[in-house]
Amino acid sequence: MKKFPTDFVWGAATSSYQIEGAWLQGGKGLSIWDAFCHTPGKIKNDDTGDVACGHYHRFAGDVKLMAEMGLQAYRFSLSWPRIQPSGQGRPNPEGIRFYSNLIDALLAHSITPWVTLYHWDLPLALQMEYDGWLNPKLANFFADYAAVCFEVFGDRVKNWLTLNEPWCSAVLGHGIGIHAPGRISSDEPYLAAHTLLRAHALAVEKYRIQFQPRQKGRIAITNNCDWREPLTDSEADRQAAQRAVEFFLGWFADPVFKGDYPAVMRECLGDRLPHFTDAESALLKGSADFFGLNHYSTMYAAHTAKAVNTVHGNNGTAEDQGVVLSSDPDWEKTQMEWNIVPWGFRKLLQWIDARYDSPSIYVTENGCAMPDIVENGKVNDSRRIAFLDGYLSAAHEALAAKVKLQGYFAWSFMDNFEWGEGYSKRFGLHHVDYATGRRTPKASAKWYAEVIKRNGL
Ligand code: GBH
Repeated sequence: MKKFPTDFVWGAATSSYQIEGAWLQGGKGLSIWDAFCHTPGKIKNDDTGDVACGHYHRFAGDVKLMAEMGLQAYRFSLSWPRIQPSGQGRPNPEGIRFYSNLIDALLAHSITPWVTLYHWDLPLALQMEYDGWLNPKLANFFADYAAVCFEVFGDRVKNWLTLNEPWCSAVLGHGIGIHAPGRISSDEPYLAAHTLLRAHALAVEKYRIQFQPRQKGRIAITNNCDWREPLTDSEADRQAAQRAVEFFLGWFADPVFKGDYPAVMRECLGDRLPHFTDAESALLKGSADFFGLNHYSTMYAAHTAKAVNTVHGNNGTAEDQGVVLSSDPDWEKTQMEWNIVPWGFRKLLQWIDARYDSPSIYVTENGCAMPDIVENGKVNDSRRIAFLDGYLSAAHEALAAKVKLQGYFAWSFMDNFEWGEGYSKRFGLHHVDYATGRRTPKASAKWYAEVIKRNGL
């Protein structure tokens, strides 16, 4: 039996655009994802989140399913345009009522809400009128929006995440254009990232000054990072792997924990990488009460003098890094073609522990897409169980190595809109029949319920 610490938090996660639907209901404004999905050719099968899992209407039943599996914590995100339809100004009471009811339902079932303020669904008006995250003003709009949320939900929400995976907003949204707002550029990822980081810092400042003293919650950012293992043990490849992780996670975590971008990024990018003022740097440093991490996969990294920007792996910043990525043919893959390498998770957790001075870490997403089949009303997703068992065993090894891992959220509570892949990929512990909206707990949901009950594997 692999026991986890007594106060370990067991949860599952979702995000607003991926599950809510009701895109034109309840006074909601449009987001950049509404616009992106309604642009033909952007999403597989031209799927959209218009209806998604219909969670906006079915949230009460969903919370019951969470309670049935003994979930201790549920991580979800707020749709900014449901709260502020044009991204600024007076909040929309219906949007606030929806999330307020969801929070109350969770608390009534003793499930702790973990709320992400931004999981990519930017109000479309801020994109059209201001160029979105390319405009430094967005940081102030975000902080004002965050304050609205702290004000109305902070009496009951004690665990806040500002941004989900700003790497994705920067690189997928502004580098290779496969996510909204669909921009393709080699410089814009660094500009968008800079505003995102400043936005995070300003929101945290508001929380710390105006709300945290009486609400007594905690706040952080959650970053994604896949592990990069040196292809060979040559010095050049070891440095390339280290550089790749610094370009991936250090890009966002160094400013938050150390106050500035990694030195290696400055060396590679010069003034293409924006600069923080001293005041910004001071505000950023220490702007997280814990380390939020989303982790999915691993690749090999090797040094190269002439990297080319392929879309896979380092997603258009290969040239800037001088790194070429590759896979091991022996590694099993998920339906996303992502490598299943549990030891990469352990190594990443240890890397974070070493670089950021042993922070408390919460893994706010980990999971996989598998080709699930419904048979006689059941989904026997044994490969997902094996994935979760493998990654949780690796987490357990990290704990044994004194990494301060304090919680784990499976991605995802239920099948949902998988961004560019539309509904073709299923990550859920619950199966969703999109024609009827019916939810069916998969075998993995029952397995995970046992893990939670035993607090171990
Ligand atoms: C998350 O992003 C999102 O937060 C969530 O909304 C989404 O549904 C979920 O994951 C599943 O996609 O071949 O080693 O380079 C995931 C970010 C970035 C993770 C790219 C996998 C590629 C692996 N992803 N990464 S690799």
